[in-house]
Amino acid sequence: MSIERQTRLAAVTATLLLLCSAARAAQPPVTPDSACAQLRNQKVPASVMGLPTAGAVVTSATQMDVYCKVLGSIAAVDPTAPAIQFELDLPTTWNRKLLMLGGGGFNGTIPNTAGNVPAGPYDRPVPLARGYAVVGSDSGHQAPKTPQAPLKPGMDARFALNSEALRNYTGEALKKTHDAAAYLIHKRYGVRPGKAYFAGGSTGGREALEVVQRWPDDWDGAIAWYPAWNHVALVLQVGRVARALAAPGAWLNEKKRNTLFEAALGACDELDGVADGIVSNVAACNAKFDPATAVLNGSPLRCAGGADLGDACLSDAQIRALRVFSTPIEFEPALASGETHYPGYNLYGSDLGRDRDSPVQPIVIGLALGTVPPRASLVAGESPAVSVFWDQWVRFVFADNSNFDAVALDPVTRGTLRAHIDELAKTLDVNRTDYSAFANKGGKILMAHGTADVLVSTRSTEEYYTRIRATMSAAKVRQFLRFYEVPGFGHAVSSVFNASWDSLTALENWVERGVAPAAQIVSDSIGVPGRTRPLCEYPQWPKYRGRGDVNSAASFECVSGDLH
Ligand SMILES: [Ca+2]
Repeated sequence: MSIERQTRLAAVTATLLLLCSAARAAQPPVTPDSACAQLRNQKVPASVMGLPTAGAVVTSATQMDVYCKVLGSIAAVDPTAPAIQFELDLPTTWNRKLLMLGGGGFNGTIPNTAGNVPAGPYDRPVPLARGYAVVGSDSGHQAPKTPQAPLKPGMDARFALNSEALRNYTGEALKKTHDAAAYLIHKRYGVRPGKAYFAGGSTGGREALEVVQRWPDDWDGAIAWYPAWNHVALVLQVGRVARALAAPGAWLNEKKRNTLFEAALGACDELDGVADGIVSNVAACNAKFDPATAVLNGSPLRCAGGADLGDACLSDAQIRALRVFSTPIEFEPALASGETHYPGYNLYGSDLGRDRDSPVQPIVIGLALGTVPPRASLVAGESPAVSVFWDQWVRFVFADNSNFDAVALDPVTRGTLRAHIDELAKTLDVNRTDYSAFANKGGKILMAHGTADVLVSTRSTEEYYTRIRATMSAAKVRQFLRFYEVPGFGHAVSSVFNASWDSLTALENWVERGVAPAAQIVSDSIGVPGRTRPLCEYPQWPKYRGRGDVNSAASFECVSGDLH
C-alpha cells in the first residue's frame, strides 16, 4: 500500500472515529464553535512561560469538524529574532491529555498535528482522533518559503545566525510551547492536561529525551525514535563521513549500492535463521562482512586491482569510504559535553539509497547517499544527506560564516572553531544519564531505533542506553525505560521494513495503568506490507524459529547474542 493511500485511509478512519465519538459526547455547556471562537486573539502572558519571551498570542482559532485548530505565535525577547509559530489542535471531545510532536532536521516547520507519532500504526486512529490535544511548533524559526537556492525547507540553517533562534532550536522553544499550550488548554477546557506526552524522531527524538531531562515536572511520558541525542557529536561524525565521500572516486552510485546490498544479504541474511531480505543478526553481520573480501554471485565484490570497473564491483576508494562510515570518530580532545567519540554505522544490509522502485525510495535516497557526488552539488535530496548537513552546520551554526569551507574543517579536532562547537555541545548533546527526577514521578520512556539507520547511528543509541543502565542500575531503568531495535528499518522510512508500531498505546498502558509493555509487535508497511515481527528489546533480535509463516511474528523469538 502506498504511503499516500495509508495516509488517506488513516485520515478517513480518524475522521469517522472523531465523528462517532463526537456524536456520543454529552452536549458541552457552550458550543464548540463559540468555545473555539473565544480563543481568537487570546493572549498568553510571558509570566506563565518558564523561559523568557515577549508573550504569545493566538493568531487564529478555527472550528474544524471535530476540533478547534489554534494557530499561535510566541514573540521573542530579541525583536530581531523570529517568533515561535505553533499549532494546537483542541478536540471537541477531549481525553484530558496533551501530546506534543517533535520536529526533524533543522525544524522550521510546524509538524502535522493531525498526523501520527513517528512510525505510528497506520490502521489505528491518530492521536487527535483519540481525543488528544496535540501541539507542535517550528521551534522558533521559519524555513524560508523560497529556500536559499537550491536548498529545501528544513535543510537551511541560516536561522542559527540569531542567538535566540538558535537557543530556541536547541531546546528552549519546547518549554515555551508547552507552557503556552497548557495555558490555552486551561482557557478552553477549564483544567490543565492530566497527562502530557512527547513523541518525536531524529531531532524530534533528541527533543523527546531533552524535555524529560530538563523539565521532568511537565511530562509523563516520551516516545523517542532514532534520537539524535548527542547532536553535536553526531554532526561531527557526519562531517567525517561527508569528507570521506568527497574523496576522489569514493562516492557510490545507486547501482553500486544495490551491488553492496546484495553482497551483504548473501553473507548475512540467513545469520538470523531465514532469508527474508532482512539482516536481523546485525552483530554477526558486522563481524563477518568485509567489502574488501566479500563475494557476490561467485565474484569478488572488490573490483579487480581496486580500480572502478563499473557497477558490479566496488573500487578501493569506495571501500575506504565505507570503512570510515562504519567506524567511530574519536574526538581530540573530547567534546566539552563529555562525549569522546561517535560510533560508526551499520552499513551492511542497510539501504544506502538503492536504485529501487518503492514509494519511499526518493526519501530513502535523499536521507542516504543521494543521486550526485558531494563535490557536484550540495542540494538536499541530490547530494548525500551527510554532505548537506555538514555544510549547513559548519557555515551557519559553527562558523557563523557563509563563506566557510566545510570540507576543510577537521571534525576530530574542530580546528579554529573548537570553542564555539564545544559550547554548543554542552546544550545540544542531551547526554545526561540520570533520569531519576522523571522516573521517580512515574514518567516512562519508549526509545526505538531501526538497525539499518545510516543517518543517526543505531550503535549510538545502544551506547546511550548502556550508559543510562550503568548510571542508574539495570533494575531501576527497567522501571521506566524500554529500548527496542527494528531490523531493516532505516531513518524515518524504509523500503526494506517500514516500521509501524502503536507506541502511544504502549505508553498509555504503562503510564496510566501501570502495565509495562510486553510482547510488542512491529509491522512492515512497505517491504512486505503486513508482515510482522516481534519488537525485540536491545540487545535481543528476532530469530526465525525454523518453521512457520515467515511473515508472522509468531514464527520468531527474541534472542540475545550471536548464535553463529
Ligand atoms: Ca534474515
